[in-house]
Amino acid sequence: RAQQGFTVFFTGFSGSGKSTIANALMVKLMEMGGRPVTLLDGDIVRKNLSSELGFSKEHRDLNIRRIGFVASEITKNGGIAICAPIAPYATTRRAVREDIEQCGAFVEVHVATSIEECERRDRKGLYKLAREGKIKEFTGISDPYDVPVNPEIRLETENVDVDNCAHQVILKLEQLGLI
Ligand code: GGZ
Repeated sequence: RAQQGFTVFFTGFSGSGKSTIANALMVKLMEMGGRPVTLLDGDIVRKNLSSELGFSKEHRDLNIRRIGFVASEITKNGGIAICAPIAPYATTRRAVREDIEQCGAFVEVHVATSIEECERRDRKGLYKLAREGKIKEFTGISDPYDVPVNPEIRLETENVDVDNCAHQVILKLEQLGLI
């Protein structure tokens, strides 16, 4: 029997490491072969699927619902979808989970890098701009983030490298019988 499709849904602050870990996971899954893997990264989705949207609650929700819709279509067809948006609202993450669980598995991964650490790294200089008020509604600084209560995986990234984080996701997928 063909294996069921699934979605790995990363959530966490800007600069938490979501994209980097998601990419490493994609490479590992592709190396296993056999099944198509689609990465729906936050900034790539924003450049293409959601280019007209801003960062109000309504727009973030719409962005996440679009990502969820694409992921559910992939999951329905037996594929693997990896999503990596901030997805700050628990109710919206829950709604996406419920959609996807109709047709496959949903694995939520909280990339739990603290806001202090993300701001300290400030890889793109966005936290500085947010502090200066030059970017409004910035998640963790001037906009909310609901910490996931029961994610399938919580990744502590501060003393763990990217490869190890991606490996933890692989182990969980094996445990769940998804790969
Ligand atoms: C949060 C923002 C904002 C505001 C621009 N708040 O590090 P990045 O740059 O590449 O990731 C962030 C990205 C967040 O987009 P998402 O689609 O993941 O967000 S959501 O799930 O809430 O829809 C950041 C950049 O966009 N960015 N302004 N105000 N992040």
